Amino acid sequence: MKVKLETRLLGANELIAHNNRTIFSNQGVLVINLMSSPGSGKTTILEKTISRLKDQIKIAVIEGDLYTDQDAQRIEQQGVKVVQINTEGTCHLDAGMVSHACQELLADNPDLLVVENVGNLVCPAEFDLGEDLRAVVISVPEGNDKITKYPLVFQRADVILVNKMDLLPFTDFDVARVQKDIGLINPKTKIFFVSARNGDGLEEWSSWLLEQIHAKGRTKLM
Ligand SMILES: Nc1nc2c(ncn2[C@@H]2O[C@H](COP(=O)(O)OP(=O)(O)O)[C@@H](O)[C@H]2O)c(=O)[nH]1
Ligand SMILES: [Mg+2]
Repeated sequence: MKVKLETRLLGANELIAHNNRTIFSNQGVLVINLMSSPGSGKTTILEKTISRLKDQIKIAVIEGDLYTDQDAQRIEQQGVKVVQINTEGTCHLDAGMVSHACQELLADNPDLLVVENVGNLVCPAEFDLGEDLRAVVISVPEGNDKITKYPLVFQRADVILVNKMDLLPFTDFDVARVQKDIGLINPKTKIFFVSARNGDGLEEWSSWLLEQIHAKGRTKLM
């Protein structure tokens, strides 16, 4: 019975995600689903990315969190529009939550909508939100084994950011092993090695993001 219920839930989610994707596509907004464990640096990467790109493109953000609006407050300080979703304990966002949250943001006609998912490497991987791209952050202090232990989220990633590279000298994190593990399960994914703390790699990441927005057909970039 449990399996049937989960199948129904995912089926209903797929329908709404399909509808979201059509709306995003008609509007020409690039939508990114940003996922990671808690604390890998999603919000910090987003803050730094917004600060680099906000003069060139219009950015909007949906923040997913269990209970608080702390991340939304951080993003608001960057001067972009943000809507907070509190899942009240649910470990992932779903397409229906994003459908509600995006309405007032889309009215502003953004070029890029970033959805910061609930910090979790398992549940968010299963729920399509209607996004164009899935971005997954893994950070150096989390260790070498996350790719093989949580393969689904990395298998489905369009881009993987390895963050906190500034901490590399203080850990046994093995860059070659992580590259090899990603290559085995998702050879086509794009990988960026970054430090949101000192800015390393963010120029390359931001340029790639702009290319994706152009590819989506945005020509009115500011
Ligand atoms: N050393 C270091 N710390 C970072 C980096 N990026 C984020 N942090 C810190 O990691 C903690 C969690 O970051 P946050 O962006 O809130 O992670 P989130 O939970 O994935 O959104 C904060 O204390 C950040 O200052 C980085 O590149 N290097
Ligand atoms: Mg966060």
